Amino acid sequence: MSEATVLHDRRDGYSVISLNRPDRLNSFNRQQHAELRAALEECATSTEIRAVVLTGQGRGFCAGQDLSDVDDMGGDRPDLGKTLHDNYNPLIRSMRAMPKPIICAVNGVAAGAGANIALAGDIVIAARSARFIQAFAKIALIPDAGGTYWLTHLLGEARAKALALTAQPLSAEDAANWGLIWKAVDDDKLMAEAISLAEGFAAGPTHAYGLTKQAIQAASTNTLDEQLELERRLQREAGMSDDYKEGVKAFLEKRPANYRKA
Ligand code: T3D
Repeated sequence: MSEATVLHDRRDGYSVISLNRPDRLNSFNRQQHAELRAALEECATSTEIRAVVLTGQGRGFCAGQDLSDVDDMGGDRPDLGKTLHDNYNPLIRSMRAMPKPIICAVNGVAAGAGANIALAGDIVIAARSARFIQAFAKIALIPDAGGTYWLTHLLGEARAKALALTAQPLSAEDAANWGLIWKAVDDDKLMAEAISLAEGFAAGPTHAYGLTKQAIQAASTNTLDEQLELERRLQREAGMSDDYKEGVKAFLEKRPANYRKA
């Protein structure tokens, strides 16, 4: 049996998922897609798992599609629309739909679809030595896995076009200063930061986190009126939850809230 291309470490209240093809900078082949899909599906449905950390083994986070695997890609003129339809698009959709926070801990270079998978996380923290590269133009492709969406929504057209057309690396520091990711941290602090966040989320109001994700993700395409209506609907749902009751009770009793597993 071939080695696992995704490691799924189930911990107390959260999971750490690591892409595990370090000699190929964790670039994706079919097996890695299937294993990541299975791990994320488990995280989405398990009540024990209340947050997810996604990272890479070795010196890279992910270098996108494995360009050496011609069979996997479907020959020298592959139907990349099909690859996106079958693999990358469902992956990005599943990350966005995950009803709990995903923290991407970008430990090293994130290139091509690898950069854009990182940007699909809810909270993106990068090691200071990491780089984000929209490598696609170098091989005559366009940014995919949500790249044109993240870049344009988070940075605006000027920076989006420059990064996509030049394929120049963006340092973790610049990515944070530009608002593409949450923050850059010293390399040796990366996992401790990510784990500390995950532990906090594992004790937090999971259902409210899911609703918050939903509302913020809708905001970039909604009008203000639509967004106000969505907030009304989701807040109504949050307000009727046991977690809200517990949160207010705990506040008034001056003790930590004991939120239930969603
Ligand atoms: O199905 C479809 O194709 C559609 C979907 C497309 C989505 C995409 O992601 S397209 C974009 C694919 N990715 C790239 O174009 C990035 C290619 N990689 C690089 O440009 C560089 O490796 C990096 C800038 C990411 C890192 O550079 P560096 O100098 O730090 O490392 P390196 O020496 O280039 O790479 C280390 C090893 O990983 C090397 O193997 P070796 O020589 O030690 O045996 C290299 O070939 C391998 N590697 C890196 N990226 C890939 C890869 N092997 C296969 N596929 C890769 N994408």
